[in-house]
Amino acid sequence: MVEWSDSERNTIASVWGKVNVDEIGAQALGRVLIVYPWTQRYFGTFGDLSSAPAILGNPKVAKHGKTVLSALEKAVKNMDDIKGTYSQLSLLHCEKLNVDPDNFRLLADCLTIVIATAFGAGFSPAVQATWQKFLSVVVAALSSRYF
Ligand code: HNI
Repeated sequence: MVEWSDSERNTIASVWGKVNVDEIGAQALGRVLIVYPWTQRYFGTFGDLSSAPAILGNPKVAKHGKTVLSALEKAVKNMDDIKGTYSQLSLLHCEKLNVDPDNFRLLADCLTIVIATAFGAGFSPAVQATWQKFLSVVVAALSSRYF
């Protein structure tokens, strides 16, 4: 069971309040597909993923990035039961989508980089540490039904 201090809860709420789900979602998923090209194999129906500009301009990547980030909001709103919140989603990624769970960590890291770039000095090391704690719990929860 993960414990959250009031300060950590405030930090996560504050970071989330500044996240533009459309933009950050598209950039984070786009970055995963560019930096870790093997992840493209899960998105065979998404059309042109042949170059970084193609990925960043691909409307299906943008739409799915928004879907992923919108799902992240559920964790922000249910910080005391992130595992339960993602139970079905974990099962879906495992049994139906067959996504290797290592990829959750890659997406989480890309998301942190994109947020750090967007926020600049506002994303201090202390804020980043709390944000990464939060994403670690999200990654563990999404991986929880694999085992
Ligand atoms: Ni993921 C579908 C949430 C990481 C590959 N994913 C979804 C859906 C949600 C979602 C929500 C839609 C489910 C539905 O249709 O009911 N995915 C999340 C979250 C994370 C994540 C919250 C991590 C923070 N997904 C990943 C990663 C990959 C991934 C890292 C692969 C690299 N996801 C998929 C694929 C689909 C998907 C593939 C189906 C897409 C489609 O529309 O065909």
